Amino acid sequence: MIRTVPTAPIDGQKPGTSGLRKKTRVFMAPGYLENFVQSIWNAIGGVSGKTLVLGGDGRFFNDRAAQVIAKMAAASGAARVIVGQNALLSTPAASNLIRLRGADGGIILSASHNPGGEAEDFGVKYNGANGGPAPEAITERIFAETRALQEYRILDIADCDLATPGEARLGDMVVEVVDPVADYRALMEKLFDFKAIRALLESGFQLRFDAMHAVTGPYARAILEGALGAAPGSVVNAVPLPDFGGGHPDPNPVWARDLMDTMFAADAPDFGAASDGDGDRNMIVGRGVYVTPSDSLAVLAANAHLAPGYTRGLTGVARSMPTSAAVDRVAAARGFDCFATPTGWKFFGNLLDAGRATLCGEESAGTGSDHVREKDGLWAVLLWLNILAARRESVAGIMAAHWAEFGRNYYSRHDYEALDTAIATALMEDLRARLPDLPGTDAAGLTVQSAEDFAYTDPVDGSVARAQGLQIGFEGGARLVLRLSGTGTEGATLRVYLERFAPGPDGLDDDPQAALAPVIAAAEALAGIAARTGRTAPDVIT
Ligand code: G16
Repeated sequence: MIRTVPTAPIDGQKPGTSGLRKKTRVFMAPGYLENFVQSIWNAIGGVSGKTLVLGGDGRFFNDRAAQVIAKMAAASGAARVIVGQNALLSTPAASNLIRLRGADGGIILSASHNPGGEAEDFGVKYNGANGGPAPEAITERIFAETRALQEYRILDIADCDLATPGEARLGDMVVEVVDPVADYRALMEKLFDFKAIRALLESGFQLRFDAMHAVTGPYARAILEGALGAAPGSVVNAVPLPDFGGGHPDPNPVWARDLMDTMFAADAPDFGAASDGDGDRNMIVGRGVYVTPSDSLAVLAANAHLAPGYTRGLTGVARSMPTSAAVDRVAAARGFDCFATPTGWKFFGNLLDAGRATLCGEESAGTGSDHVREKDGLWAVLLWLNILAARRESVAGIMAAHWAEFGRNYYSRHDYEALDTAIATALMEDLRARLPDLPGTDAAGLTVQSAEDFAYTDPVDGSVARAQGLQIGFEGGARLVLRLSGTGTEGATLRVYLERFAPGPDGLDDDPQAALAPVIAAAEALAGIAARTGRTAPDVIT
């Protein structure tokens, strides 16, 4: 029986960089999830007769939310919902399923790298028929619907069995429960030379993959240990837990400390990698060398042709504006286009759909290609392994050769988390107001060359996104970007992105923090971070 429930708009249901992210308890409050989901249905012209994909990263409330969403899809007339077994799907696997099955869209339950648990974070994201995150025009429509909503519809019925693969009915709607890994593994087998990677692993090459108790565990076990023959135990923390074992499932040197320690030990494996809560981010570490996400994107762009899925070369690459320009140098040298987009994977969608970019990446540990419309953690790991199998060099060797050929973009991001929102907003507003006067002035010894509030005109559909970060260029090629995160759930997070270029082997300190010291000082001089926020050091340095 369909129940129509009267409701009223709930404040603050504005999707951020990647869907709506809130504290789990906020999502668990009566009507909160229901209001948002009904607003999605309303914003996309209803779901009557449609096929949707549904799954999430397994965090606390994932299972309950999946039941609610399935019942709401049925109540609004959806024809079919394809669900990952136990409501699990990594974000890239969900994107793949939408495309593979010709679904009209999908709902992904995840707050990505944010911690999970009843007292932590939860999130809901809508992806369209191309498998990618809804573009801004749709997220704005969803937000408008949340502000006008008067009722939602849900089926009054017992929960459906999401643990058993196969088809069942929920009212008139078909619920199809699928193995979350199978189709994704088949796609990876098409893109990469599994034979060559298997031969590499058989030659004694050792790897360690840290799934961080999150959704990639089953995928990594099936592919790395199963299909490719990595030694049992190569995948660690492989069982997804509702609270990710109490950690931040965020693959960076801070939150993946164990992996870093392993990779910098005397008996380190040859290759280390980690993935995040929902499996779309990645971290790459060689023996004794951490590869920044920006450098990883550049190396993948320079070597992708070594993998079967990319032998025809790349049509273009795209990076988010704050990501370092390392990939730009590869694009210039190899003669393909390079685009700089605002932060948010959704901005890559049109470029990928139009065939103008083959590879995309972000400083926030996301890399992907036109094989799906999300960033893809395990894909990046497999492309690295394919390159290592083809080149038979160490990660450190590949990095050294890359920097010698293209030069090195020293890069780091400093995060100041859970700041008072008013203070963080004022810091940004004041600097924004001063941008026109900055060129030609001195900032702790560096001369400002350009200063802009980044705006992006999509080359495919002409849509414009404004106020996407303050970008300041210095004479000599250094660059500073400041923006506020759109994925936090507590106060404001200020992100300070720092970059400095050195052509070829150089006299700079190998430690990026030392090499970037002048840019760090310039950031402080321009924005007054310590004085305004009372923070003398960032909470996270990546
Ligand atoms: C999301 C977006 C990314 C973005 C990242 C950080 O990733 O998809 O494009 O780079 O958030 O965004 P912000 O700097 O606004 O916090 P994920 O992995 O969290 O979905």
